[in-house]
Amino acid sequence: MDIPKSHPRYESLVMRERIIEGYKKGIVALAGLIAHGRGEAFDYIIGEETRGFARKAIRAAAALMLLSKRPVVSVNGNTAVLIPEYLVEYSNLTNIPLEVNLFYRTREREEAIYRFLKSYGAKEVLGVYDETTVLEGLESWRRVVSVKGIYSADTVLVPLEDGDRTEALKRAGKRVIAIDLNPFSRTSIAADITIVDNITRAFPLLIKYTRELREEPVDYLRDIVDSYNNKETLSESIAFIRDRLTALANAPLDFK
Ligand code: PTJ
Repeated sequence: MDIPKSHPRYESLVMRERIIEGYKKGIVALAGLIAHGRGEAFDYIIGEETRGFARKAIRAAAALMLLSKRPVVSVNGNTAVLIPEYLVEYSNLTNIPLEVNLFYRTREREEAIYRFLKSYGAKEVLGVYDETTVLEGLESWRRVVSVKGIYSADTVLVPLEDGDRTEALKRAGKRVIAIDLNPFSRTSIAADITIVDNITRAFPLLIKYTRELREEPVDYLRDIVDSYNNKETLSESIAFIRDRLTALANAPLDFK
């Protein structure tokens, strides 16, 4: 579908189109369309902008990924089609592998996502053709993980996630960074760093902060991670929603 650039909701419509096309190509799960809609609703509520609480979390995430010995980025269907160019740019910049890890797992979808990421120039995509094993304490298909990737990782970045795995990853002693527009989700609560923002805005910013921070000494990065408090950041995001809704309720016609 051709979306005119002048359309007031251009960005949002382009993203919808990516999800729909991704579904038709066998990359996005049917439930991924529903998940996207939930994300859109939360994005509407925060005003479709990256807020201060998200910037703080993205900077801490950039620092933690740089400090980690074996970090990995987990990729599902929605993430693959929404931000393939940024996933690949980040992975190639940092040499951090991408790992395909699906909730609605089928061999066809895994291979389609692998090919899709490769077509964008990804160097290392795990979880499809390399050795896999099982992550204990998880019932869903997400328990099947790459030996080289999530299984032996110390930090896992999980953009757009369902709740169970974050808790299982935590039990396995890993640090988890989540990107989730819903600050009330189990993922958001269980993660060490929760970025309450749209992955389409958060990832470019993660790349920008990574470029800046990788020039800095290790102690500087440690300070950023040690002084970060996820509970506080989540509280800030919820307070922001409360205050924004109160302001809108008092002056609905000023809505922008
Ligand atoms: O590709 P698969 O098989 O691994 O399946 C992926 C989905 C997303 C279908 C699966 O993980 C799922 O069902 O997830 P949930 O439980 O619907 O959770 C998705 C979360 O992501 C929700 O809290 C949404 O608010 C949030 N979300 C959706 N779109 C975005 C988002 N967060 C950030 N950026 C988005 N663009």
